Amino acid sequence: MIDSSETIAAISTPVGEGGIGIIRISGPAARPISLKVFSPVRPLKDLEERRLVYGAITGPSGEGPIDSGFLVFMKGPRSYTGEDTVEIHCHGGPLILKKALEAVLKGGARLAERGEFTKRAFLNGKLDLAQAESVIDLIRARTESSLSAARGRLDGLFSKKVNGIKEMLLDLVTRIEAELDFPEDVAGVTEEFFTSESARAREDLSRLISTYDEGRVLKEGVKVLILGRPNVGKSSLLNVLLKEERAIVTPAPGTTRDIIEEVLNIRGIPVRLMDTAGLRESDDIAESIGVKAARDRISSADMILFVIDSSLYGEGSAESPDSTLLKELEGKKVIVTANKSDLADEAALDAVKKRFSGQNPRFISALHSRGIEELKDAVYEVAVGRGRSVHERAAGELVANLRHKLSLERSLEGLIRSMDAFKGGLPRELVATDLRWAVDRLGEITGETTTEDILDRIFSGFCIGK
Ligand SMILES: Nc1nc2c(ncn2[C@@H]2O[C@H](COP(=O)(O)OP(=O)(O)OP(=O)(O)O)[C@@H](O)[C@H]2O)c(=O)[nH]1
Ligand SMILES: [Mg+2]
Repeated sequence: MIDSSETIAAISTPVGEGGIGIIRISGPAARPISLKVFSPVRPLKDLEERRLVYGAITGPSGEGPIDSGFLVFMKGPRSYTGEDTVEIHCHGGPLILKKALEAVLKGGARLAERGEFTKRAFLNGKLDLAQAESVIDLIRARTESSLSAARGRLDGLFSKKVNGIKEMLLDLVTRIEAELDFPEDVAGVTEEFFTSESARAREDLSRLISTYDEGRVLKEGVKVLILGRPNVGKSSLLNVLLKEERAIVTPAPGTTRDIIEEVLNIRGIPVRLMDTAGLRESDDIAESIGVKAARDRISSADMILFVIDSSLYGEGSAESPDSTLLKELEGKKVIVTANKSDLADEAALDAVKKRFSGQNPRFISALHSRGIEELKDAVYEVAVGRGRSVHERAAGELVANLRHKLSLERSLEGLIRSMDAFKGGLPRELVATDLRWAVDRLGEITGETTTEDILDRIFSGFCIGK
């Protein structure tokens, strides 16, 4: 458990050079410690809350000065952590910040652990656990949609959803328990009531669990691997998607060897796009290493843009190695991307449609930038599921975290067990026990019933100063 009698401090701005850098101090001694290392230019009677004070940052016994800057005091509980907090704003030089932090530590603070400010905010009831976890999602968001989803979670939209279901189950279980405790005084839970309430909760839980794919994709993005034979236009596709000449393109097969990785935003989803060496047997050492690297990425890719040269198809064209390669990708999400459609005649296009009739091929021309918007739509659709679209408002209600999904699933299991027990005419105690269990699993999400080691694991994924 966190010892909240300790005062913690850390540099809260990113490492490196910046216009300003901020040191955050939180805990009961935040104020006295900060005043040991900070001398206001104009003497103060007392530190006013939330007012910037200009002064010199010094060593803990007035040595220095290290820098000049501002200090701001936020009195608990009206602060991020809920404790007395001070921020010292100085110039954003790594050495300045290091020395200022050292002065604060010498003055009596201890270095904060990863995520400890946010952990304290959680322990002091400023945020529930799901909200606290979304702080990191907010910081890491790279697209508008990921950002608004994280923002919604931080504002409590997701927690509200979970709590809504929890209230429903809790109401049911307290009624059953009351009936067990005071059989004479309390009206029993009728079969009709139990059946309708539990079915409603089950429906809500299942629906929430089913939003995980969308939520995860928005939060973490998708890894998309561009694969195909040499010279089919993989690098050209990467370039046209990125709208820049990122990869070298030549008319000769075997141009790309290294994996070229770039992040782009497709319809709000962060996409990590990887161009690879064309798949073929080669005597060239560098090329065959590239081919192996490409194959090694298949298992970890979320989706594959399998590029073919549609101009090579047509009446009487031999069985193409494309089909063999496609077999290697069985079980993966694949979009057959029929490139060079500008060179393909009617017969060739028909042949491609026929050969890949099960895969719904998308026709593009990377050279003339044709079919690219439709291909992006396809990527989006394959990533989040057909017919779904993430609405900005609702994005904060999606399940985005595997931990949350597992807890929801376990809660659903408990609920179903209790429904079976009820239906099977088992003692109401058993029905209640399973329901309680289901409620507690939901409590894990928001942090009411979360164990210390889970908390540690969650917050250790944060950075220091958060
Ligand atoms: N006509 C036409 N040519 C294209 C198209 N896409 C790519 N090309 C040409 O095809 C050749 C190969 O393109 P790349 O993008 O280097 O192909 P690649 O699949 O990356 O090739 P490797 O890296 O060697 O495997 C280049 O001359 C491109 O200009 C297209 O849509 N239409
Ligand atoms: Mg290439």
